[in-house]
Amino acid sequence: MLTLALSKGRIFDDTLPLLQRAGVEVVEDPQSTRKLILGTNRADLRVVLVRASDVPTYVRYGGADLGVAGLDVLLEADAGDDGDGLYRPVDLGIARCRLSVAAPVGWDYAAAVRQGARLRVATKYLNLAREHFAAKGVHVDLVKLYGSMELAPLTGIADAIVDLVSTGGTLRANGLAEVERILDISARLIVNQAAFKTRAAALRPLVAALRAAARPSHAEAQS
Ligand code: PRT
Ligand code: MG
Repeated sequence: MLTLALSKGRIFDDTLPLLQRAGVEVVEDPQSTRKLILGTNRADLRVVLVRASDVPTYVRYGGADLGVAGLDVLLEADAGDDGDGLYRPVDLGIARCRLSVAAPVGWDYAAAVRQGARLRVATKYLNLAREHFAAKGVHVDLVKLYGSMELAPLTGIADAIVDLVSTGGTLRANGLAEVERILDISARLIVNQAAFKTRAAALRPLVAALRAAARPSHAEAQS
């Protein structure tokens, strides 16, 4: 039995068409069941539903053989370390967004940086934010939040935020603007390194099928 770890929401929704192109149908809808283990049309493959930030943990410890996780989650979890028990063989090109610095409309972020001001920045991406501002030589006090980062500048607990942006609608709705792009993000297929060897006969064809399924979306993105 192979186990694939997904998170509910955009990762599940965007992975489903890739699975279908690889011949895999998930037989239950996560919106209408409370089950955390979902069957598929293949007797040897099941899906487990976990929090987005827990996907690498399940795959690293072998609770799942493979999984789909955003590059933001992967980089934040291991802060750039590759020797962590995970292969990342495929950029699936889904759940695209970017990690950016955002600040209130009308506040001059660039000027504050030029003047060497010490900035207070709210984020759930402490490691990625620390690396970004250190590389720029900007002094920051980071405030860890778990969600609704947009609220931090509006309530005065931070000057700026580091968060994911896709359409920009959430920032606009809250009087914020993107002032710096840090990193382009997409979801990656990750595979447990030991399983990739010990269960190669089952895993390799699935990884190859998902790689092939992901290609059309890359071609679209490039055209
Ligand atoms: O929601 P939960 O706390 O359970 O976990 P999560 O937020 O980590 O999971 P989820 O499902 O929201 O995100 C899973 C992955 O999707 C992330 O790790 C990213 O790799 C990817 N992704 C792609 C995004 C977005 N686009 C995105 N827009 N994740 C979050 N957002 C949020 C963003 O944080 C902001 O609040 O959407 C809002 C901005 O969207 P726009 O379109 O208004 O700009
Ligand atoms: Mg979310």
